[in-house]
Parts: sequence; C-alpha cells; structure tokens
Amino acid sequence: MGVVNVTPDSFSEGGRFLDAQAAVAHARRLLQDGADLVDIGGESTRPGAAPVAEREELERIVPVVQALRDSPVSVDTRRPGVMRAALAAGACMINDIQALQSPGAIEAVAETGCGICLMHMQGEPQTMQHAPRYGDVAVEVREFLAARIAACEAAGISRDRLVADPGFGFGKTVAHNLTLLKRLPELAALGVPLLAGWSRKSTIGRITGREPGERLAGSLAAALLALLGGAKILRVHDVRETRDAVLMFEAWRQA
Ligand code: 7PJ
Repeated sequence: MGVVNVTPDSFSEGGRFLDAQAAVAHARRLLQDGADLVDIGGESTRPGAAPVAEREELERIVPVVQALRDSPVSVDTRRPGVMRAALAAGACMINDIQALQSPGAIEAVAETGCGICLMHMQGEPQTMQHAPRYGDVAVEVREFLAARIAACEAAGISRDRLVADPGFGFGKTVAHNLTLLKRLPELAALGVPLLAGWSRKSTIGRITGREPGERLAGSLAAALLALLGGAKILRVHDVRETRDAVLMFEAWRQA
C-alpha cells in the first residue's frame, strides 16, 4: 500500500487543482513502482496534527479518487461523510485510524462491499504521544481489534472485508511499538490479514537518529520484521524499494 498525502502545497499558485494533480501523479508513480493499492489521505494524523474541516477533507480527496477510478484506491479517513463520498468516487477500501468508531461510520461502509482497515489508536492525534500507557500493549491492542471486528460483523460486514492494524506510532512509545512488532504473531489470531505501517515513523528516527527523509533503511528493516511477524499489507512511502525487500523475503520463505 503506497502512501499518497493530499495536503496543500503552500508554494503553489494553482491551489487545490495543482495539489490534486500532484497527488494523482504521485499515486500513478507508486502503482507503477509495484504498489497493489494506494492510500489517499487528506487529513494529517501525525502526532500533534490539528484536525481538518470535513469540507476541506472532501475537496482534497474526492478529485484525486475520481481521477484514480481505474486503480485500487483506499481512503484514509475517520469521517462517515468522507467515507461515503470516497466510495461513490470509486475507492474500494476505507482505512480508518479510529476503526469505524465515529458515529455513523460502520453504517457508511456496511451497505457497500468495500474493504476496511481497522486500526488501533490510543487517544487522539493531537495528544496521543503525550503519555501512552498500557498494561500489556499486545493484549490490549488485540482485544480492541477483536472487539472492532465483532462490531463490524454485528453490523453485517463480513470478515473477508476486514484488515486489522496495531497502529504503530498512534499513542505508543518506542518500547510499545517494538513490543507490538515482536508480538505481531499474536495478532494473527484475529483471523484477518494484518496491515503494518512503519514507514519513516518517529520510532525509526529515535532508534537510528535519522530525519524522516533518511529513514528508508530503517523502514525496510521494520517492513521485513513485520512480514516475519505475519503482516500481509505494508503501508509505505517508498514502494519501489519495499517491493524489492518483499521479493527477497518471499524468495527466502519459499526456499
Ligand atoms: C498509518 C495510517 C498506519 C494505517 C498513518 C504516517 C502517519 N493508517 N495512517 N496504519 N499511519 N492503517 O504515515 O506517519 O500505520 S499516517
């Protein structure tokens, strides 16, 4: 899964149109590089990020999803209104960092056949990194995801539409992220494919001392460890390089 952020470029004169054009071009490049899916996001959910108004999120995302209609597109959103608009515009998957907990979110996706990524997050993006606390992080994340899977099934969403994600970096310390990576096989017991997002994240920065643009090697190492732990989908910025790492992993596994 290749990451495509549709965020305003403060240096461009063309405004929204050029932002959308740049996002579409980037998505096409990632698909060419070997992504099976591109994840379009219009709201930054990085630690400390402020929320974006729904209308703004819609205006960023919808034109990009429409332009990519013929490609496998997932949309990263927490809002039922954006979910409906994205699916109507041609998206085949909703990636929700709140695991469909917003009022109306389950209903917005239940009636369609789209895929859904349920992610674990402790707290809210603005404050989640202030003081993350768990008893046993792997058990708590697994129990949360199991409950969200059950809520989806109760709403008529079949299990084969679901993907689960521990949400690396979302309300988690470096130690929490590493424990979850090490104990990823315990989440395989959920019985749905696992998605892992480690690409360029701050935990890699904390371990390697590198800035985001210099975290490729750390990201590839984390990607391989996630595959070893049973992850089936990797959410990454560097598709071309990750593809080669995945091919090496698959070749090793089949030897
Ligand atoms: C993730 C995500 C992730 C899922 C982001 C970033 C932060 N969605 N959206 N999993 N991360 N499902 O890319 O650094 O790990 S935004």
